[in-house]
Amino acid sequence: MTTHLRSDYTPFPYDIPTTDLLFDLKPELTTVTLWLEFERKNDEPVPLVLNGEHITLQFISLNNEETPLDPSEYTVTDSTLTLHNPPESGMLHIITTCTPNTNTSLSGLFTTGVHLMTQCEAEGFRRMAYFPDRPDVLSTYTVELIADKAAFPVLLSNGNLIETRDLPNGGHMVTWHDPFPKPSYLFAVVAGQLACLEETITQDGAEKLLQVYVEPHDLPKAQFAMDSLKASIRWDKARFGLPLDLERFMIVATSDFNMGAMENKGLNIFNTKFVLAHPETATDVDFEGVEAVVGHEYFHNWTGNRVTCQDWFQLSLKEGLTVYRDQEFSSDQLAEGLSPDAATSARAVKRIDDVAMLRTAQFMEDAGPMAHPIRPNAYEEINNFYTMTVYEKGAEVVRMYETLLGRDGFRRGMDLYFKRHDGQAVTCDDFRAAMADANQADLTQFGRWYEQAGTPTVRVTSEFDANAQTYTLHFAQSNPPVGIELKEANLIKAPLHIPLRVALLGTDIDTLIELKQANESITFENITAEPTPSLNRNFSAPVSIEYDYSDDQLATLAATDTDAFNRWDAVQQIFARAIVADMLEPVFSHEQFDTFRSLLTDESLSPAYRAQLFTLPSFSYLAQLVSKCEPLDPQKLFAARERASRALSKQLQIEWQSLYSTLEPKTAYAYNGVAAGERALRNLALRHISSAKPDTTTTQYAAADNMTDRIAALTTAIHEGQDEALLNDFYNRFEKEALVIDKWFTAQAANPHDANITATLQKLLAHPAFTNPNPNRLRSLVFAFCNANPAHFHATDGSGYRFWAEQVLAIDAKNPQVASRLARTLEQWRTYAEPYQSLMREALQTVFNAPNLSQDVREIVGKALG
Ligand code: B3K
Ligand code: ZN
Repeated sequence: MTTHLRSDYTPFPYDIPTTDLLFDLKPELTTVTLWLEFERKNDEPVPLVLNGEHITLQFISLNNEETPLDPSEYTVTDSTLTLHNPPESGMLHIITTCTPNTNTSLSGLFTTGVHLMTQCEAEGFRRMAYFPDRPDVLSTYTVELIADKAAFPVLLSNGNLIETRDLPNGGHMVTWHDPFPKPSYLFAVVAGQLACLEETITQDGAEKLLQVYVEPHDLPKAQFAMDSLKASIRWDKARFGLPLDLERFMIVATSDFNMGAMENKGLNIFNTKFVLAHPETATDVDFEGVEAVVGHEYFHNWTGNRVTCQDWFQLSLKEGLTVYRDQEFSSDQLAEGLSPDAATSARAVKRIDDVAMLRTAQFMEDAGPMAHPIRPNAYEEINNFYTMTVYEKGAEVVRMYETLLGRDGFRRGMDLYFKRHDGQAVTCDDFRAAMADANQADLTQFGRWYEQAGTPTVRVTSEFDANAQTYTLHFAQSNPPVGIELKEANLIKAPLHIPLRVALLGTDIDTLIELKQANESITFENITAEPTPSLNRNFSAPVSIEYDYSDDQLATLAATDTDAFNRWDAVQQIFARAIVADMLEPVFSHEQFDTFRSLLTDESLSPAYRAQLFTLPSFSYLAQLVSKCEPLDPQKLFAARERASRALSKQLQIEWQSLYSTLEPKTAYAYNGVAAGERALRNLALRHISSAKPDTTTTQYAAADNMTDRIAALTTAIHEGQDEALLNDFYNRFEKEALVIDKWFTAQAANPHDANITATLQKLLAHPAFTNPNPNRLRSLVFAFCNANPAHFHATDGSGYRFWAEQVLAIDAKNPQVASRLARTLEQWRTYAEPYQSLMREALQTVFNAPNLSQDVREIVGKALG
């Protein structure tokens, strides 16, 4: 196994000005003809090494000669084609074949239903043609596609459509040209029988064609994606001055996709989950996801495509920045048209969602064996580094520039970044330099955020001097080595530059403190009474704050903090404390219930926000808190969380019931933030009243005019152990809707109260809808059980872990990328108590010892055990 090191970077010795490709597309055997123009960069002769995997060389010649190259002039291995003595410049002509219909990895060219599609990032292009498959080789592509017209009436590639013509014998040929030089990872081809929703827009006086391609029967579900695309285009122009640079922009949906979507230049390919949205089949969360992912991929057109990455270690350059951009877009969309106060609250709701995810999943990653800086220094398999750290922590690092430099300063940095680097492949340091130079700011120390793994802790203590009327805050930051850093001898992790927004409740102090030292203090004057500090407001830095709040102080924050994020966080801390402090008997005091009651019924707080306030911290988040103090007993923790939830049901029953009726929808379903918030709170109320009023779920299920309410009712009902009738009804209603059937699988696989879960799993695995499961279906059942059903996954007999091992291996044989995602489930094994810990290690060992393990899974399991 090879470890790739960031420090090994060297530029590719050749330029590839143009790349011409001819695809003769057939599912069983596709022939790819490549004309590669090369120009050596330096005087010294150097071999030309191209990447290529799982392809068969049919022909190779130089400068379009008919006679093939003599085999002594080149060497082919499993992963390369090397030309030993190429001329200084020339044209390489290579013909290869590949077999899309046996490609189950969904990387490269693969069949999906009756269609053919590609996925090239990170290293899929090399599965179609020999090529310098690395992000810093930019080339201008012209692509000709030939296929049977009846089987593949739609033929798409990047850029602009140049020509379409019919061929004899029922074939046709389409030519595409992408005027923007790009790396191979942004290349795409689609051939299929797809229906298209299209609209035109005018931007800066030029007309642009927008298209969304889906299966014909899905056409009625494509409008929301189109609307999201139009909104994204408007937003990027308004917020960052960035236009759509092509004559047309296409989105194509496929049900067989390893991740969410892919930003191929002008031809985004999407998982159907992030394109299709219709009230009857998609929940509010699905709608939100479509909007965010359509935005994300569109925004990549500038942050990723026009300016791309020098090497894959710089992945966060495009991903962190683009996540930050999509978060801002979603936040603006939620705030649109609301009063200033309501807009602030809507933005807070989005911020809370994003941070809750970061603190749950990214903090966990950052404390485990896969911990890495947002710009990693080493990897075995790059696909394993499309992580929460690179994406979500990366976005927080970008957000900190905005916090430090201000909205306008950040924009100046972005403008300079594009001015300097448009059309280039650059590094995270180039981005930081643009931010610094545009603002005459010193961001040298800030660069450490790119170097250090781990979640920094800021320990805060306070001193109030009543006589001197001073209040002092002491800050101590620390970030001990984690993950791979543990192996580095003499590693010194110097202090970070941390922007911390702090207010003192009870005073008018609200300020941004820039921490730069390991220890520092700040003293506030004229403080007459001891204030309650509100720290890291709006989560201004991705750190873990430790301050010993008294119960009273938490209650003050919960009741009065004007920072909606910290107010939410205070309530979460109250819950977490009760659950973690005494796992046998979590209790809330009368005062705490009074606080809860007044928050739950406070009409000045939006329903969306109240739903977030009363969503208990997730099992995984609590698990992190517990494992800081003791080995984790998942059964004990799960039971404690359940007890806390039941206490909220019981003590606030009247309030839940009254909310449930007052929030009854008065108008037909529409997706918007306000309506979605009302549904979220009402469906939370439903869960809290369902055991007292079991009929409510069945009534809501039957009456629902939308998927949000229907699936909430179904999930609540089956978790309450109600009969199978609803499940059957749901299946029959939506049998033809793959994404809805995914929800049906999840509802059952994640059911914590199914006493016969093993039997249920077996039944679901054998279900006809589970034959040849695609990644979405695997996620709906296998991942849902392993990652979202802690009560059963952590069965004390180890059956959950054995199931995990079987599934990792079975999936790995077909699709290593998906398998290695699942493999990550057990990486926290060392934090567990016995017998869990030993049983997990055994399961990991089983996987590690299996023959023919992919490099993807081997890296994950190896690091976990290592
Ligand atoms: N850039 C792609 C992710 C590619 C993942 C490759 N394993 C989607 C995105 O982040 O927009
Ligand atoms: Zn992305």
